Amino acid sequence: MGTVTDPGVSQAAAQQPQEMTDGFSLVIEALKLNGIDTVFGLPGIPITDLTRKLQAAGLRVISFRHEQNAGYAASIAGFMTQKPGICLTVSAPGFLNGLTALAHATTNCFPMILISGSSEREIVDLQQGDYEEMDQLAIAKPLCKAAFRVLHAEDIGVGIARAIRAAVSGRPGGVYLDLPAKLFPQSIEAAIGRNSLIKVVDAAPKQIPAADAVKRALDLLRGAKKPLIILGKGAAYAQADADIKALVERTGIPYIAMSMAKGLLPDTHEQYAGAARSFVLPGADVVMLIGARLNWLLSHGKGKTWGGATSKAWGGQKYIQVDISPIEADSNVRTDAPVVGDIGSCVAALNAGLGNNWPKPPAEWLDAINDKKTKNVAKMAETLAQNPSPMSFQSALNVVRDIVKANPDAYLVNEGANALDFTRSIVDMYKPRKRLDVGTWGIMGVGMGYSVAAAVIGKQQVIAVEGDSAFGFSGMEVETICRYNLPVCVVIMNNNGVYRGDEKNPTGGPDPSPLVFVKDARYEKMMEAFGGVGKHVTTPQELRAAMEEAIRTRRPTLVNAVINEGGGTESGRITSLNPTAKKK
Ligand code: ADP
Ligand code: TZD
Ligand code: MG
Repeated sequence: MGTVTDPGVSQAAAQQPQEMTDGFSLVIEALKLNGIDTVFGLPGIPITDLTRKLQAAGLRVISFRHEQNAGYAASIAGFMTQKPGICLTVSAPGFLNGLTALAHATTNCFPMILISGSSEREIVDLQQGDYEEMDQLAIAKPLCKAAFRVLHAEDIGVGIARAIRAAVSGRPGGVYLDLPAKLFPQSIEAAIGRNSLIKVVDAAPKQIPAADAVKRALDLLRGAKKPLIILGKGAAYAQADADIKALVERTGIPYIAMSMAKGLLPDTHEQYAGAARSFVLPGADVVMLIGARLNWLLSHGKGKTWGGATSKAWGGQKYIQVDISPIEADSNVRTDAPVVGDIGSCVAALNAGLGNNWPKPPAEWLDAINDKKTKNVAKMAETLAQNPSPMSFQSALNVVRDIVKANPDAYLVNEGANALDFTRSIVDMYKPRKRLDVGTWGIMGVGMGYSVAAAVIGKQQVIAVEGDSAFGFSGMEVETICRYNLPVCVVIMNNNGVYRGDEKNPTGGPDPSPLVFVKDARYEKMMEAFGGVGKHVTTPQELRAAMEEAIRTRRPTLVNAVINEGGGTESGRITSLNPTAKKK
């Protein structure tokens, strides 16, 4: 593109060489202008130079071994910070590798922008076989909240502003931004370029709930005999921690936390009913969901979990749903009192309406919950105190529980089946947004990407409790962890397989069962291969020593914890979704 000349300028001015800028600089300046300081990605045509220039411009560029992991890192960075996490990839295959993470971000309501370089439009659209040819925009669209393509350098500012707004406003989600190769070297006058950039004002505007909706919810809650609050990861995301604590404590209502909302209030809080979950769900009469969907993770509000007579029947609970999405209400069962708005504004409005003499829930309900809790906690303590050989999930996780208690600022990344479910129920969390896990899809593969992001963005120790199968999805990123020298301690719950390691090939043939891996695999050597610390442990004492050392030294560490290969159940705790699960 040539320079734009204004016929009105004087001869002398026209003779001055124009200061020029290009697409590279404008992308970088637009990101910086909007406070984006970190990019997760993987270089190659046509974005190699962009990664160099981003780093030269002072942004942190974290380069991964596979785009999916860079994408997961970006998605969780979005959850942690309320700023869109950025994942940068090459065209077709790199884009596709990043796409799973983009869909994951959208599903989980995490703000993220996948920026992919793309091939020549004219050639792609005529399907003439360009290098890495693919109509990326069309493919991304159904998997994200919004998708944009920028063809002209002077539109970069608008493209990035729209991407940011779409990612973080309303219900957050994934956004795709397509930047064709030809955009980057496009040259335009610097003044025009500068002027085209947009610093987004109020990217995620507050959404104040209607007064009558708040009143309807409070009236319902006030009349409840057995009220329950369920905090979800939307509540954690909202960073309205003090208001949520005030709501819980001023109402005295028992609460449970969905997996990634654990620690929003400390799990040791006296009103926390997590240890009586299967009692409070069917028992409650009014349930207030705050940033939690009534999806499969809550049995859709139906069936035995909720006291329903059949799997389709719901237990007759009344629901208050606090959510930014107006179409979430009635998604599974009737919502009696939707409160639509951002959680900060909604919870503040609810608090303002509580008044000074909010009636505490009936003692009968609270006592019954406490009874259940006490019994279940005692039962759990008994199991945790056992010291079998080989280690059980419980005896190993008892150690992790102590270590997390002693290091409440550490991030806990968690994936697997049994390795996930046992960790969620055994390891208490003490601070908000510290537990990062498989989320709405129960997806495997987030482990190392999340760990990198937590260490880079959160700047704290990371403990990643991983099933041996789960770890395999992103295991190569231990090199990334070593390369950036991140304080990540990976603990593999190694039971030699998916769910269990003792399955046999029923034919007696030479192939192993599809569910098992090489026995006694030495995963710790993967970390050693890149200069990190590897430990192979078979007792809780050794596990404790290894984790303590990792945290003391902050060195990249992989602890391969040998777990009884027969100790797990198929699908962990979600056997109900797997009707053909093999019962052991
Ligand atoms: P969980 O898996 O923990 O139950 P979900 O992902 O199912 O949580 O639900 C999160 C909910 O939170 C979504 O319905 C989303 O619309 C909502 N949400 C996310 N951010 C906000 C926010 N800032 N304010 C209000 N609601 C939000
Ligand atoms: N692929 C993806 C992307 N996500 C999935 N959830 C699965 C496959 C299916 N799956 C689970 O739901 S858990 C799991 C798989 C493969 C692994 C379980 O084995 P693990 O954990 O070693 O990680 P445990 O402790 O052995 O149960
Ligand atoms: Mg396993």
